[in-house]
Amino acid sequence: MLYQNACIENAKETQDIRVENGLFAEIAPRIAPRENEEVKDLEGRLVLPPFIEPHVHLDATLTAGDPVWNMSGTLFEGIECWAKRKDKLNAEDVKERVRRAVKLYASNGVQFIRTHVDVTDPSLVALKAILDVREELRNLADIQIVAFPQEGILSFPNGKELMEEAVRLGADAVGAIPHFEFTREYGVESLNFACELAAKNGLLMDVHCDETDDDQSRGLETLATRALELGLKDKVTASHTCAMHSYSNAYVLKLMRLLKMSGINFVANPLVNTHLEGRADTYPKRRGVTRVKELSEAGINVAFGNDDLFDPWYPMGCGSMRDTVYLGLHVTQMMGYHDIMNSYRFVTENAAKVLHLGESYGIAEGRPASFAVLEAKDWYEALSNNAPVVLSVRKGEVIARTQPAVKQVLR
Ligand code: 17E
Ligand code: FE2
Repeated sequence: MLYQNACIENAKETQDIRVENGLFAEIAPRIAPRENEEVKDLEGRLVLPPFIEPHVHLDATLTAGDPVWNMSGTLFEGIECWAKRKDKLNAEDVKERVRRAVKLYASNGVQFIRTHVDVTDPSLVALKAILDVREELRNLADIQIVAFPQEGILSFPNGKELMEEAVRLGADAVGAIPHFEFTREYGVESLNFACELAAKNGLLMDVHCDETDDDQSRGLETLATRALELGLKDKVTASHTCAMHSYSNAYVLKLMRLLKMSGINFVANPLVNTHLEGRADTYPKRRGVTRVKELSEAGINVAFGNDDLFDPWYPMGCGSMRDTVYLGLHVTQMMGYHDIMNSYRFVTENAAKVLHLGESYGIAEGRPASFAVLEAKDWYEALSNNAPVVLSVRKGEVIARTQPAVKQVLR
């Protein structure tokens, strides 16, 4: 199969792409079709590596309003609403919602998903269901699972044992939620426990870290220190880190040295944290999104996630990575031309580093032929116009296709 005239990652000159046996066999400015080879002319459309959702909660997906709506819009009311829904979970309910969510993602060119799964549930029903359904969905997406202790490790009955059981069952990554633990000391102990659990089992880590406007929330310094001391480096991801928005500049100046030394990744969730944070503020209201610009300028890897898809924390979402990038650029004031052009990396290669996809990801000869074709000439136009993903190709197979809308102005 030969795809002609692809604008790969904003390149000035188009390339042809030959796909064979599910791999990128050849990428060159002009490739002569072989006899009987199927040819598709992409006519200069943008081709990107598949989008990656590096942070979502698939166990809770598509449950907004069931049984109650989050009326205050706070993280904490979200956790209460979810606790009520958690009581009603069963395996088929979880699987059915995850299937729908993954198909929504697939329709938008997303082929890799990291999901947090709440393990503060003695039955671990959601974890078991998602471990199961991810096999069924592997033709659509690779799903990575984080054992996520929504109600705390030290502050929930048998929290440590539940985390250990989740790892035994097959979680890929270890989570924590230090800012939700009853005390600062529990927060520190939960991070020590989680880092050691990850190190012992050779797993990745992704911590819900300081998702609060409280400028005294200092989980991040503990996480980065333990990551440094245990040599975990970029196996570790700090998600949210909203408190960093509110830290004093003097403290951030000191913290940055440690963050750079530690080599950890960050995931910001601009849509959801602009919605959940600042809720105790009157005016001015803080934005609550971590310091993406400064982290990026320091050479630290930052990805963007959606966090939620129609659930107790966020009442919207369509399974596209575009809106989180779009809002993310506004709220972090990263609206220079090059910032805009490069911003697809927040949901492609930067997220690939978070998930440790290595050489199984990216548009290069010899790698799996997985990519998204957008109805735009470059990422600037795609982002600004909310261009659809017209083709999503996974290991050489077309797994989703969208017909762009035809708009006519009649006067
Ligand atoms: N749970 C949590 O602690 N924080 C979030 N942003 C979501 C769930 C979505
Ligand atoms: Fe989250």
